[in-house]
Amino acid sequence: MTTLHFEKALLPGGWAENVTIGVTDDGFIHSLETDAESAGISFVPGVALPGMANLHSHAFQRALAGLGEVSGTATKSGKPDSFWSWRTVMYDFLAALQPEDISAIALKLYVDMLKAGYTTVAEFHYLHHDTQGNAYSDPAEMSARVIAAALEAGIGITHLPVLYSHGGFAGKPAQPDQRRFLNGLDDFMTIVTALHTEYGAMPGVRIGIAPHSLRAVTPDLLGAAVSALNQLDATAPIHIHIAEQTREVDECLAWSGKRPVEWLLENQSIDQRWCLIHATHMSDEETDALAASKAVAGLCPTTEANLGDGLFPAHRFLEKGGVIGIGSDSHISVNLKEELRWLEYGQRLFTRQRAVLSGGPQKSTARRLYDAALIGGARACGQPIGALEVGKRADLIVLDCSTSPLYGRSDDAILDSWIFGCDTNPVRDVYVAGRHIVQGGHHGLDQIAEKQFQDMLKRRFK
Ligand code: NGQ
Ligand code: ZN
Repeated sequence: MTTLHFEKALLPGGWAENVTIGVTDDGFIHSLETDAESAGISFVPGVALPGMANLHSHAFQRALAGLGEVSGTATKSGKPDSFWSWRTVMYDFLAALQPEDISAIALKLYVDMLKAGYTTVAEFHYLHHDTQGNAYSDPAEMSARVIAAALEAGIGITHLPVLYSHGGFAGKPAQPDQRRFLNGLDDFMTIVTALHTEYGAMPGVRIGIAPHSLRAVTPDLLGAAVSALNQLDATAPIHIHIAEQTREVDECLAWSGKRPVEWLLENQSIDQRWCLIHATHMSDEETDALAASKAVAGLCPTTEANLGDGLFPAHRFLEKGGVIGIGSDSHISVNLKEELRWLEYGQRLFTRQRAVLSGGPQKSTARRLYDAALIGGARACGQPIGALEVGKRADLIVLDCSTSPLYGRSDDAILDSWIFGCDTNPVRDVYVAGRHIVQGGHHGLDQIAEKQFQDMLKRRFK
């Protein structure tokens, strides 16, 4: 057992001073004492917070960050740049990616996530097949690469193999540039079952599934995939992209007479094992019903801004008791401060008010959002994380408060000053399952991960 002593920590009941945390050899919090003596215990200066889950990642897209910002790169038709033209740029890039490229990108990304304060990632993984669209000799090859990168970096992972069978509503055939994603139910379940067998009992790993979107699966296929998953693990997480773009809403209405979130709520038992990614475009009725379902709304504010998605109705959703978490999705930014900041700033720009998501008078905005994203992130990942309490995994981050703008701040003002007032990264130490993975802002694999990432860039952007 290891024992750590912190000057200050954020516990489920609020801020506490002189906190001693006992961690079992397998990485779980076993004892927790406040106002404790630090004598003889390894003392960690700074403020400890629960590590954050990043509930939505497409790892390979990190290599593209900043390369979708030139007008007309994909459209060349005079049409405005859009989510759909960005998607073409993204598809062009992934067409040539090899397994070793995925390893290099994921390792670098996960090292960077840890340094940003993310201690678990939910990887929504759809790049299954080789460049021709044929299964690798191990059909789970690409998933195994991603999970291996997470284990090497030391981040917890909820791996979500993606079911992708169609190119649009009503079973529209997929396009040639989607060939690397495609599986029928049997081939998909071969991947899921193999991963479940290999990693199902591994500490820090959970296997769920992700039907890509209502565009990519038919109702029958969706139902069959959920039933098949239940045979393996009836509580495993299920994630799905939904209602990110108004075009999807229009196409769903044309197909079914229902809006996407409305359709999903009526046709599946949506509960806390589900995570609806984006859920940007909802009517008030959908917003209230999704909040009541206890499913997580997986918000990715920097990607949603970057792709021109629209604004999630965050104020209403939270007031109705909805559960949210954050993800960095396309990884245009790998910075949890930016996700929480832009979640609030979107609302401010829209309502022309301030502290919109604070939850009431005299409440701190950053504290509300940090707490909310911890709960939703843990739920979406289906792992024992998200709080510094006995029985949870010892995943925590330590903020350096020895310099401005965090210096001298107390309690919630520390979080507000980090999320809204900090231009540098104050995350100094990161522990995952009690292992001290980021020390003084450095990860042991920083150099190796950067070198492998640069080699990948040389291969792919000659
Ligand atoms: C994805 N990304 O699967 O990577 C999607 C774009 C789609 C985001 N939705 C493709 N942000 O939705 O068809
Ligand atoms: Zn996504």
